[in-house]
Amino acid sequence: MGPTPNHSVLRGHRAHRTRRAQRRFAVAVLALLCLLTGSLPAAHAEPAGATTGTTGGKAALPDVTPRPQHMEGNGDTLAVPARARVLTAGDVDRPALDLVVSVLREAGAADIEVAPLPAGRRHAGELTVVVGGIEDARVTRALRAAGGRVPDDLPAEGYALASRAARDGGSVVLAGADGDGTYYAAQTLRQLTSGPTVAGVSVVDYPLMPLRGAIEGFYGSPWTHTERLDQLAFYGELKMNTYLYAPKDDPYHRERWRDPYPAERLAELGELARQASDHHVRFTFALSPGVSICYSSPGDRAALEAKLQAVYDLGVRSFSVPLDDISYTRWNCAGDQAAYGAPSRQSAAQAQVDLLNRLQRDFLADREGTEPLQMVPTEYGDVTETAYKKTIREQLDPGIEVMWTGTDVVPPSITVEDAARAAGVWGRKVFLWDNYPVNDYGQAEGRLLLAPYAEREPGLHAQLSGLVLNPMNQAAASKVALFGGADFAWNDTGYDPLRAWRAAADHLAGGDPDTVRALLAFFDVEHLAPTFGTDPWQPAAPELAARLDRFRADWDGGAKEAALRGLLPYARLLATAPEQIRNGVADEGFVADCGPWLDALRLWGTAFERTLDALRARLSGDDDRAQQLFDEAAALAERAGAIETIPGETRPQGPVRVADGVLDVFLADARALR
Ligand code: LOG
Repeated sequence: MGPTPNHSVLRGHRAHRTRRAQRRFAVAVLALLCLLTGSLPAAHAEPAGATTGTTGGKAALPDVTPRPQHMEGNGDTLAVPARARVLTAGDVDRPALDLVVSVLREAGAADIEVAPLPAGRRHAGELTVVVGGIEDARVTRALRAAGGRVPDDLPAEGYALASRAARDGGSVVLAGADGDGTYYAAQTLRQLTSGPTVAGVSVVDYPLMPLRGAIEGFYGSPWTHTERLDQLAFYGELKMNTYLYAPKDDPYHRERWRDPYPAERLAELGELARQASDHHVRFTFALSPGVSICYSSPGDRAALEAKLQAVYDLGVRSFSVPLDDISYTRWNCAGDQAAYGAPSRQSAAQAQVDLLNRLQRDFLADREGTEPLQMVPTEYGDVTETAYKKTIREQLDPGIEVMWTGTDVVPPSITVEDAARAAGVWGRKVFLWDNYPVNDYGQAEGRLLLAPYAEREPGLHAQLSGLVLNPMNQAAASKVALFGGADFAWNDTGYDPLRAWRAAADHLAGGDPDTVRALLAFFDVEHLAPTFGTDPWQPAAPELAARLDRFRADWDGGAKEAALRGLLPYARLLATAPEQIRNGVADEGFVADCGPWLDALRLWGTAFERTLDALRARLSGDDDRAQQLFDEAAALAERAGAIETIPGETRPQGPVRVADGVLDVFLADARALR
């Protein structure tokens, strides 16, 4: 795969902020009305479905993503009063505390006092929020008093939370197993809050996988600095705790790995590391020397360490050396031939093991606070036993993390058994590098991959050391899949792909139902997920395809008018979804990423409407009008088909695809329907 030039997109500025503020206000007013009349706001009205636990009081449980391990109702919804006291027990995690305060402020608490426990005199009608570690007896007492459950043993990053309404003000208690857990409790509180209310719940929650997140590991235009900052904040919201910096086309990461980063790039990396830690994300810096390294050269080893040292000095403590997509049947220097013999799988593994073990032993082990080294083996996408894997299994320092992409580069599914076999051949639990929703390969040309994160078997947490998704060049559009990945990595045994998919739409839409509907229709026409072979692992436009099948059955059964009536609203939805999304989604990056696809969908959707109008004209005997409408539809479809991906932004570049193989086929066939 050849490199494509870097290119940053110009983001359009819209009146989103105002619209968002207006919507927030409307939601708040609605929620308050609902509270007064005893009913529930729309966002909370749907049954919690797959959510664990029972509903308490009158309130259905809100949707929290990732889905908590245990959540149950704890009486009525709390109304957030104007005055709140946030009481801290011990040294409370700063980002967690800041988030709690901002959530309360957003919910309408104008007067917020932050004070350490023990508390002074309580004012009538105020809300009390206790934040601290679960090991603190004052916190567990408060938790019990608020109707919460105190778990016997709370895993790392876990938390317990209780929120309870009371006649004279209410109380919320956030108890973390550690700083991460406290931060995650605050993230859950954010999602329990809707307008001026907080759902009354009791939660005990913790992740099933220790590492959860994303690897910027694709070919083509790397993410911009702004996109990365935005992603890191998003990961924190979704309780993802890891980001690997490994963009193939950052020359300093791979092609020119020996060259030091220019000062301004280094400053950006430092800023990313800070942003990551502010959001409880581990920033892992990856360096890929495999394209040109001379394993036996002390000079090259020193260059590698110097490059890592510069990033260590920025505060980064986690490192990876990916050795994917390199040749291991030839050496890069004569010295390696002398040191390791003729090129072979075995000798390549030997050279890699020497390099990595030395790096772990002589570089990382000596430095304060470092995480174990991570690596990507050259054979990353299978579980077949080879001399390469045997050497790594037997000789690579057992503390070094090994990444694996499944039973293929882009696997159609990943089972627990696959992962168990991978653990067997690599001699340790593997760290899953999941190549979804990445779209940098030929089969993904012109595609946005917006299907749900799916076909990963519940129970994988027991066989993996972690899970990161490799996203698209389009950072913000990748959030759809990342939502699911975050949910799965936290709680794979309770994972429901469609629930996470809808939650992603809800998040992007800020809860606005029309925008959610438009987004889900858009996701559906960008649903196809290819593999490296000819068969996609997720089908094209399943919702649209099902509706077209129903139409055909009705039409063929003679109910032609009814068939048209049934389908027309969906055609209209597709035609208008782009405008709805542009107006209703506050995430400007998402709208910019999706631009060409939204343009194309508007045309395809209008062509769809014209086609149905043409069929109606034909039914009423007006063949001339039908012909004219069919021609209009064809012209629109042709224009849609000519829209290309944003030059330089994505790789490979090409005409954008919208429900291809489904909608285009229907429009062509419709001309023959009588
Ligand atoms: C690359 C990756 C690329 C992906 C999909 C790994 C470990 N490496 O085939 O950078 O984004 O496939 O094209 C890869 O997956 N190699």
